[in-house]
Amino acid sequence: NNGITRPKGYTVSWHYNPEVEGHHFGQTHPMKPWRLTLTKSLVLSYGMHTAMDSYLSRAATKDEIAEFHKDDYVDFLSIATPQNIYEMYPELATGPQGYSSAIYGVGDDCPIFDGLFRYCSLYAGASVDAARKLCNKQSDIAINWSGGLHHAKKAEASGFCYVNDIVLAILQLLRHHPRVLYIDIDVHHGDGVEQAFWSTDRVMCVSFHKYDREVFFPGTGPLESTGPLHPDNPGKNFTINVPLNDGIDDESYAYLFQNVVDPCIKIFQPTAVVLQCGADSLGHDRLGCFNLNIRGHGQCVSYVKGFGLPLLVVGGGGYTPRNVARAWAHETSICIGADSTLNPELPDHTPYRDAFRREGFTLFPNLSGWRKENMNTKADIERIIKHVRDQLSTIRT
Ligand code: ZL4
Ligand code: CA
Ligand code: ZN
Repeated sequence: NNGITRPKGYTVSWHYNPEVEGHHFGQTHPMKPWRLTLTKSLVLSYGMHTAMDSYLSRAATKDEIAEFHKDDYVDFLSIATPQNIYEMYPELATGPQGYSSAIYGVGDDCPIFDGLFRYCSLYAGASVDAARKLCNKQSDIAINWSGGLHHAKKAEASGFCYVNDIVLAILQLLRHHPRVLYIDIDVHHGDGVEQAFWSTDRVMCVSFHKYDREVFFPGTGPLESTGPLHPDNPGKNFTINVPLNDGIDDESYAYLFQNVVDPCIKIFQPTAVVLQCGADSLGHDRLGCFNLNIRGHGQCVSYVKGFGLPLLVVGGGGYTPRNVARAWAHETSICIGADSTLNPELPDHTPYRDAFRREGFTLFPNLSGWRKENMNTKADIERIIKHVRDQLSTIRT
């Protein structure tokens, strides 16, 4: 197994159902469930599955999904098909491209495709299963690369997300854990999770993202957006937003990440952590604009793992599938403590090996020094760190 052994003293579980891979958002839609096929291909060919408990995840039930989502929205998702959608909602046909987003957020970003509800139930079921394994202490680190769909709202699909598996998983964790820390390194703002826990002091949401209110989706998440304004609201100051400019590199990201996450853990004292590892913050991403390398992205996982708290690791965005697979395979190796053992050369027998030809058959191609130069100054970074420190100094646990 390339010298890969089970981690000593802790258990890692991998929650996945390959049935998610077969779903398609549409020809040119950037979200490609196939990236999960590639990820699995690397995890298996490196032999990393032998170091984890692997679970074939089941589909979440409608009742489980309705723990967060509105019943009529869940019903809608469960019956909508590409064939009946225009019959049910003729007004959708009048939208500019195909259909307008007036109904439950459906549109170009969130199309109704074949098997949509099955797809949603599967990725959500995996996150709920993973959270349960952490709750009953059968697992210390639980991984669901098919989850991390952070934009979905109570009754609205948004940004390629229909069911918010992260919210469902956190609700599960809150049954056993007094405080949950949510960290989001996807290049987009984790608005759906933030909104769901906006008014509670039991969940702290921390999102790092590109922020440009006018042009970059979803346009929310400025530094000043820290929770409800009213002093009596328990959620006040329990939301942390880290807005960034284009081109941030590994070094400044790691420095910023550590200087934000460390005080959050010291002051909030979470009893469980959820880490959303959206891989669209890598350089060369089709939708992203950062300059992170696989190692820079993975450093966030290593750092969070270092606190030794029960950890749920989920995927998220990532639109250059081969690099998504590299990042999540590397991060799987970090979870099982095998990152220093792994050969950076991809195994010869990797299925779909040809997908990795472009940058060479390595786990760590150079993804920095791309189109974007780093538009985040040292002063920007220090200002964010100070803002977060000041904000945290107002809360007590
Ligand atoms: C596409 O080619 O910024 C969807 C979406 C579909 C196929 C054919 C339709 C062509 C890029 C994106 C028209 C597409 C118009 N197709 C899309 C304001 C927008 C309205 C919709 O990583 N148009 C919306 C969402 C973002 C917007 C990002 C990130 C998810 C996550 C977690 C979600 N939406 C402008 C765009 C294409 C498409 C090509 C697209 N959509 C790029 N960015 C968006 O955080 C998983
Ligand atoms: Ca983010
Ligand atoms: Zn994203």
